[in-house]
Amino acid sequence: MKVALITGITGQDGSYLAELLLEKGYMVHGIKRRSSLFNTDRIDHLYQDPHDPDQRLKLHYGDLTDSMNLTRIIQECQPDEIYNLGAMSHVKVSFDCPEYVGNVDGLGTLRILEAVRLLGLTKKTRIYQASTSELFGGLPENKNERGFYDENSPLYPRSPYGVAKIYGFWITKNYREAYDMYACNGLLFNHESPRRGETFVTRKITRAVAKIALGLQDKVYLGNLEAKRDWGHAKDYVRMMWMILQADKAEDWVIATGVTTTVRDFVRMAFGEVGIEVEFKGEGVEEKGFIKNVDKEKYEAATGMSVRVDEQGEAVSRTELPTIGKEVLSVDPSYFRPTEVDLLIGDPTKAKEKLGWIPEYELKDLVKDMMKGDLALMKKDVDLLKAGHEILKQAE
Ligand code: NDP
Ligand code: GDR
Repeated sequence: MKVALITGITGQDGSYLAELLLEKGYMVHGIKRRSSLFNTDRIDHLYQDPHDPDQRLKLHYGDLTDSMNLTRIIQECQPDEIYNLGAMSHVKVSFDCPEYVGNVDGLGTLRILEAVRLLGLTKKTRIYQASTSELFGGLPENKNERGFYDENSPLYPRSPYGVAKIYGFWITKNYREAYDMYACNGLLFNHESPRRGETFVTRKITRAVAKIALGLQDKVYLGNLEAKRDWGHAKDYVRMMWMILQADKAEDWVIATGVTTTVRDFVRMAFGEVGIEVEFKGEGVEEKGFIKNVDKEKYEAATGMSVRVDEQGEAVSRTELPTIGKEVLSVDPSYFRPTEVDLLIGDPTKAKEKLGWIPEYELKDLVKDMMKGDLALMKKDVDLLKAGHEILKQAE
């Protein structure tokens, strides 16, 4: 049985990757951080009793800042494959804690590579490093002749996160060359899912749109609506992580859809899923979004808020449609970044041609999947409210 170790198993990608590897028959070890509350929501459905002799998912307490802990875990697991997905992964937050990000996202990668080397596992263990399109920095002059970023594009990170990840990228490449290790960087462009962290822009939007449609929230505040991203589905991207480690030769790979979309258009698409057409007015920090039209049939189907009348002829559920002209979005400059990556678009040709990667999701399918997830989640809040419970607000 093949053995895999996943750092960041409790995150979006870690959870999908663990599912995939378990399906493929792997023994999966994961590193989780000690937290004062349970932090395993995304993998609780995979939980296996440690007393079960056939247990194939085992979690270890650990942290990428602790080399002794990492070395011990790797020694215990003797993994065939390590997927280093653990990171402080929020670009905006990295401006608030740059030193910590350098330690976890940069040096954390070195700790994994060095542990494998010191334990004499260089010929056994293959390593996947979660690198990122943030390394390209979105500079227009660095695109290839076809207008995309690819494996040969120059790197120019624009955040403490990007700078820490560029260390991870180069140290992975260096260990591959210096010690002949099978270590690869996956330069993955943005990928999202219903399990995406709530403060990344796509999830923030789909959560807010679901709440607005269900009458739980009035509006959403966002930052730069002009930013363009190449958004794929996390399920397609974790499949690629696995494929990268099965290739004959250790290399670095760009994974992307090749399509780029503005944050504003993502907002339009998300509202579209509940039958609401949004109109944007104003510019820059003055820009706002208003309800222009509502498709009654689509709205009622999505929210389940159709008119129901009881035997006395009284409506028993919400009947009114969202008000045309109502403000549902404002720009809040506090979400702007000190340095922004304006546009990302990746060229996945190498991965498609050499590894036969075929993504299953287009952006419209991704938005649908995320809206479906958040509508289901928020409907539970509606039920809680109806039962007299309070719904607390969380910072985004
Ligand atoms: P998430 O933020 O959802 O997950 C990050 C994971 O890392 C969590 O399990 C988190 O644990 C763990 N982690 C954070 N700090 C530490 C630490 N000090 N020690 C050990 N583990 C830690 O990220 P994603 O799943 O979206 O991304 C996975 C990886 O891919 C990350 O490295 C990210 O930077 C990179 N990436 C992501 C892209 C994307 O679009 N999603 C694109 C390109 C790269 P906890 O749950 O306790 O917080
Ligand atoms: P990103 O993702 O920085 O690309 O990093 P994020 O979703 O945070 O931002 C994408 C773009 O949206 C703009 N934006 C906002 N972003 C957030 N978070 N909140 C807002 O309110 C908001 N309004 C506009 C941002 O300015 C940005 O331009 C993600 C992470 O998963 C990284 O770990 C990964 O490496 C890269 O993708 C590829």
